[in-house]
Amino acid sequence: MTLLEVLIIPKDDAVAFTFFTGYMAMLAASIFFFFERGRVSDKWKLSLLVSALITFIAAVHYYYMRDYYLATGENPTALRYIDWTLTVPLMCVEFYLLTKAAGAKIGLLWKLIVASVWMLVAGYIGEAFNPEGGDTSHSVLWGFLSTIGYIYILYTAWFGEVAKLAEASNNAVVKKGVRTLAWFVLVGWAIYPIGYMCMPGGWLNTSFGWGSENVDLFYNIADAINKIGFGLVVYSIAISSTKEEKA
Ligand SMILES: *C/C=C(C)/C=C/C=C(C)/C=C/C1=C(C)CCCC1(C)C
Repeated sequence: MTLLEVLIIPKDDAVAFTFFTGYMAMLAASIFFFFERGRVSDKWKLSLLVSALITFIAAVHYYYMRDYYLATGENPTALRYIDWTLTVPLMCVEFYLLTKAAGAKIGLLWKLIVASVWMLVAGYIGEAFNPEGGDTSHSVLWGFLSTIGYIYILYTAWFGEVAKLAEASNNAVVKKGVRTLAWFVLVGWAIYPIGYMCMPGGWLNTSFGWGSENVDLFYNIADAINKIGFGLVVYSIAISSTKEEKA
């Protein structure tokens, strides 16, 4: 494989397109969040730094994933899960930082991190060790185990500790912001299992004939929505609160 071959993007390859746009969007978002830190009051600076780190870590992984994909035509499963194992816990940190003023304890952060690592390790086993030849029991079992972690986070964001703390914060901006992030977890994060089911032997793969390249297509779209969108919600909470504090 020469370097030149690696750089050719086939004109009908939507997955390659999303890898390249995803990379650039993540990088641009990181620069944006990092510089905008200067515009928010001190107590919001850490939240914005975390937003910038999430998109920056993703940008570095996309840099490698797009080349991997172009060179091999395969899903960069390992890089994908390494990225998520770093960025999803950081998204849990965002929830923690938002509810900290209302009394969130560090235990809440650990519970969310354990649930997300559970979700991702199970997903990785389901995906990376999916046997060839259409035996679906492996990916179904690990997909199910992974979903338990997902549901725990979903529950915590909508009805559990995070939701209760946001409610108790008496801060309309934080309440609305946490609710918006909970919507991201419900709708944006639900795109990932759809991608997972496009794996060879997966339900969407066998029932609708959706090829395994769609795994990456869904993951790339979901990453852009969730990582950049999540960051923008945190950013808008920070900007609104800074304005209120000054008034
Ligand atoms: C920035 C990356 C994010 C927000 C990744 C989120 C990933 C998920 C919510 C993955 C969930 C999965 C299931 C619920 C079941 C099937 C396996 C997974 C890992 C795709």
